[in-house]
Amino acid sequence: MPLPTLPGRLQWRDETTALPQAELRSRFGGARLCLQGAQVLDYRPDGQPPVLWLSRSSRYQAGTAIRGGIPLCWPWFGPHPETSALPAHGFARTRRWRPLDAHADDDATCLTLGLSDDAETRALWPYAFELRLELRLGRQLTLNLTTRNLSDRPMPVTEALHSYFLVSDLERVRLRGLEGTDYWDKLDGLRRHPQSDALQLAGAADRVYLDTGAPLTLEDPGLGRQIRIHKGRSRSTVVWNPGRETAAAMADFDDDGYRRMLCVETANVLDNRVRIAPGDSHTLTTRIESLPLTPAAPAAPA
Ligand code: TA6
Repeated sequence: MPLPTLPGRLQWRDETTALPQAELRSRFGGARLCLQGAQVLDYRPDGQPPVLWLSRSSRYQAGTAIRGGIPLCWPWFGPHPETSALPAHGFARTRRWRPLDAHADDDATCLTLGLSDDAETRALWPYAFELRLELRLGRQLTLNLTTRNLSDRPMPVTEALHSYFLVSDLERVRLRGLEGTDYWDKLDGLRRHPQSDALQLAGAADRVYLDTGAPLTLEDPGLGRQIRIHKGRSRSTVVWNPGRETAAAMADFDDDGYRRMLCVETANVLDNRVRIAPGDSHTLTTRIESLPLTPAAPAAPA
């Protein structure tokens, strides 16, 4: 299918390069997505600052992951479990996807992209599959990532919609919805810790929260907004910020960028990995909504 266009709703830029980007519009706002990795790079409800953080130092090179937006980690999350030479976070984020469908109505503009196995993917991961990303840009931004197992044996998948959110100041934002759960801390030898209150960070964090399906709210008083993250068939949440030193050591990360971003990832990782039976499919969903931050009600007098 050639790159599909919809007048006033969907057009392409950099079409002749290795990294064509779809520009989508609906009556609620705009979004931009790169064909490499089916990676959303920008989501901007009208009249608001960007919802997603995108590094100014990102490299735009075929085969290299772009730093920011929503990379897709699939079919494994993080380092490959057995072979460290294989690419981190799998191969879906660095391959070129193909458009499958585009349509629009009064409420939304939708684009669907696909990726299938070929000799290169089978050399990295020995399964036949069909992967599909449906993007719906309406009052909210919805992403559905569907994996279909076309192999004759069960397919183990770990996955994440590795969303980088733009924040006014890392130390001033709060993430609600994980209270009462436990996290496995990658910065502390994957030890388990309880999360008793709303999450607030002062620097680096790399945490996996297992068995967390509830919606999350990222409150940002500096930008006067709250980002609601609704998760579908996602049992894990990953929270990541590289902190000052790691960010400075990453060539594609703006040096001060770590203060302006927080990754809150809709995921299935570690013990929440999914096993898809032959012929079956699994859909991971994230729905992102940006709303004004309503001030907390004043505490009642004692
Ligand atoms: O989601 C957190 C994480 O897995 C971190 O461990 C960190 O390395 C990050 O993703 C970025 O990974 P990348 O391969 O994009 O540099």
